[in-house]
Amino acid sequence: MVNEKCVSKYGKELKACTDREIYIVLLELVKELAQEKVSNKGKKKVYYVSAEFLIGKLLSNNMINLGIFEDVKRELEEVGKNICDIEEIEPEPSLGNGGLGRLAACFLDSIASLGLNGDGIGLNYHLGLFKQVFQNHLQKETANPWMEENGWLRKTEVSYPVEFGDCTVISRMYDIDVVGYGNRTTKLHLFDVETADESIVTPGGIDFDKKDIARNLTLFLYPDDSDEAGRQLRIYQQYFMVSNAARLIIKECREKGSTLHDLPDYAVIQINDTHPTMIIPELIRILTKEEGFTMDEAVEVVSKTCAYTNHTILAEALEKWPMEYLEKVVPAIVPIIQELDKRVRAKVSDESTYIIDKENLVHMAHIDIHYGFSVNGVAHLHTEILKDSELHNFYELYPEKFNNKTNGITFRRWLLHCNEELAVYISELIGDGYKKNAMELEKLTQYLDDENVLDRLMQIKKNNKLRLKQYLKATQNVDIDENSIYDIQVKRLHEYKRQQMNALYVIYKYLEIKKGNKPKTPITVIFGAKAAPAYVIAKDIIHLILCLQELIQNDPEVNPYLKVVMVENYNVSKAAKIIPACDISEQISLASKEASGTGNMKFMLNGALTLGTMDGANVEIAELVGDENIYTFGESSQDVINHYNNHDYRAADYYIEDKQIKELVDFIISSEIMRIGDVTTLLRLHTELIYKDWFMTLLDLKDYIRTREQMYQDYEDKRNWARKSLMNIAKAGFFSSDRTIAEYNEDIWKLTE
Ligand code: 26Q
Repeated sequence: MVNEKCVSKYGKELKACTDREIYIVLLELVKELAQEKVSNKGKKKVYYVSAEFLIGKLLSNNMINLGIFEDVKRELEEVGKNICDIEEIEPEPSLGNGGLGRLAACFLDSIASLGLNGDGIGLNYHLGLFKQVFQNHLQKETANPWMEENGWLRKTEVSYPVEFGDCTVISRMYDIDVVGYGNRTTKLHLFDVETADESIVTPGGIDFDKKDIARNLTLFLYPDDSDEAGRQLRIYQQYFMVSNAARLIIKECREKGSTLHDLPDYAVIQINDTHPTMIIPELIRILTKEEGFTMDEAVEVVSKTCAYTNHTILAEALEKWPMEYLEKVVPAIVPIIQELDKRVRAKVSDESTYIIDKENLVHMAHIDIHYGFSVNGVAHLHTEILKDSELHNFYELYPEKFNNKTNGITFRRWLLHCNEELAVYISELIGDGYKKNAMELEKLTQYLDDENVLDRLMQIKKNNKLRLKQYLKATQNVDIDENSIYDIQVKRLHEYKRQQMNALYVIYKYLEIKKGNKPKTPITVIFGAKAAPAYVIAKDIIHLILCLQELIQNDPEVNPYLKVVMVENYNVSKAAKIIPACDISEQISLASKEASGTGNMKFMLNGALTLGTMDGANVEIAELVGDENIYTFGESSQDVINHYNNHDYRAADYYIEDKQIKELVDFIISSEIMRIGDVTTLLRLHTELIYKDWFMTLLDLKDYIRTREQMYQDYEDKRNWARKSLMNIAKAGFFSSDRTIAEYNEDIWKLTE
């Protein structure tokens, strides 16, 4: 199959082609096959509108979903080529920050795999988020160009003018085929401006003229929003996205025979967090200004079409835009927003639910909740917190709108592709059915006491650990010991995720080893995390981790027993290499703060044991696997919420009253660390932990250390550990995004056909 293509394209046999030539041949082959499966049947369609789609590399996944991966791999092997080398050629787009963007990508896979009628709509950021490099123990950001002449993007005929307050730009839609597993192909529509100009970015950095909208609009995802021009650019991007989305949706519905008065029979728009919220006033604007609707009619039709997903309860992430910004950037929808606010005020007395507040800030989530028909959280606990506290006043107004959809992950990428050896072995044990029906993984519980199975499971883990070792050697020139425990925390860097608590544990272990208390099995602590460019404390935490990495590396008394590795530029492809090798999955957010988490699910599916707080989906993991197969610690979400309400958490009390805590925190500014790192940075972090510590690191530190020690002790009983690992795999079926998407369809989208 591949050989023929090589001959016709390059006039030479597969074995004579370079890896890049093979990559291009495979890309074309997959695009052709995917195209054959495009089908747009069905009256009603879901449009998943999102500012982020963290799709990762697509080649191997698409081949798996098309059912040709094995054959292609074999054909390459026969002539001495390795599919892994071909994978390395493909650039990885960074069209997302983290969880929310990756969730959107998993959802597209499941929509296609379930054969549902649904497309994604987003933006084509030429340089993505940013690429992280480490220099002098600090994060530095550089551009991540990923578009190539031969790539997945397909230019379309679709193009619209988009009017802002001070300029008009012309859009162009590009499509990426989304290949479902053994099913149909749907589309990811990415809008772009043809005037985008990568040359305005400073070489080696991510700075550019924030005011030059026509040139900069689609260069980066969420440019630095620490200044006014950056925040306004974000509004330009959001409106550009939803204005195009609205035009496309209206066009497609009309083509299927909609009068637009029956829009909810043809379209459902899932609004991924508040980033696409302006689609509500924009649709109302188009219907009233161009389609002859009365305001009442437009509001009713749009309200029955739009549904909103909330992904966070962190106050600082809930978008509120100053009205002056909207007046400058998107004046056309300002009167609509004012009208929507007026209608709320006429109907509701509770001021906390108004769209425009006393400071003239526009609360985007409030638009979604009043003028959408569904509001969902992303894990059971998260939805309960929304109903009970964060959005309680809205819940009282519209109890029927609130529902939970616990997140999920696509097992094609996060098991079949990233851990082929485990997937093949599972098939040997229980057949292939689990690939389509993930709940069949439960059949693995029959092997919980089968020593052969447990031994084989440990062998597979060992092989994955060896592969990660080789990868880290090749990419970062670090050596890790495959016989050590791999204890891993990979996710965006944020104070609430508490990487700093993990770092304090590393300090604890370092000092213990110095005192002569050596661990039985060596420990490798792996971090991977990008910090937002303007998030000072997050960058300080990266600095501390990089300093610890160096300190331990250079200490011959400690380095046989403890190792810290911070993986540079953590992204989807690195996740796929790291997760299958993990023994201990760190999910240690401050309870109530992590809406769901999805990394936790990926680790569980690959046989890691969770060390976590009772937060987000960890709670559901704990329920599924039972207490003996997960390690939980820390105060409950309710206790934490009480601390905030009572203002009774003071980090300084913990620091002063507990000698051990003081010793660990003070090590941040010890001479050992100060010699390696930057004094100002380390002092700032030290002060922050004692006098602020908004996310209560010191609250749970002791319990965390205790639980982590217990885990290392339990690891020594290898068989029993393997049994726990098998239990985690067996119970992971619930977290398939196929289940999540089936629930969205059942309760919210109700796609017929
Ligand atoms: C907002 C305003 C200004 C600039 C940026 C933002 C912004 C950007 C990105 C706010 C939020 C995000 C991303 C949020 C996110 O990734 N949330 C995660 O969503 C996952 C999927 O539901 C959950 O599993 C995680 O718990 C949640 O943190």
